Amino acid sequence: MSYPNLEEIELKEIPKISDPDGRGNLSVVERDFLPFVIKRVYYLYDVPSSSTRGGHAHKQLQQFLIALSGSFDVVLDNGTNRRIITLNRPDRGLLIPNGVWRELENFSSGAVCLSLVSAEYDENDYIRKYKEFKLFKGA
Ligand code: T46
Repeated sequence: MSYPNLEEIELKEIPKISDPDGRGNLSVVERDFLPFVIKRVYYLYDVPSSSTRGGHAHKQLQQFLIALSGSFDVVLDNGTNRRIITLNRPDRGLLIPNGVWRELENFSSGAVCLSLVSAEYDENDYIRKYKEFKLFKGA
């Protein structure tokens, strides 16, 4: 079994506070909720439904993805197996460890993908060629 076991990749419930007076919901990610300190936040939006984002792995970076609005699929690949997870709820996020190839596709109209990550932007942390990823994984 290649590390990480894709079945263990977590969809985490984000605490939700529903307003008792019907003013909607509020979800909060606090410091201890994630296994890493958030160093950067970015978001994807206005993604055409025919487009794919991602298509790379990170050597060290960990991240937590949330579909703040709409939906999209995350294809995860650990070098041996693939798994597709649909994100479609703003009170649930996907924790992706380092060393996992990911592709984001099937964006719905109006989808917004929020990404909370463990490191500042560093192009050297990316593996953007699948062949190199396989070598990196020793697969
Ligand atoms: C990931 C998925 C979900 C920056 O200058 N700063 C940044 O913080 C980021 C994330 C990107 N960029 C630049 C690098 C490229 O010139 O923005 C351009 C587009 O980045 P990229 O092709 O990596 O975008 P995605 O959507 O394919 O991937 C991004 C993240 O890079 C990646 O870590 O997991 O979103």
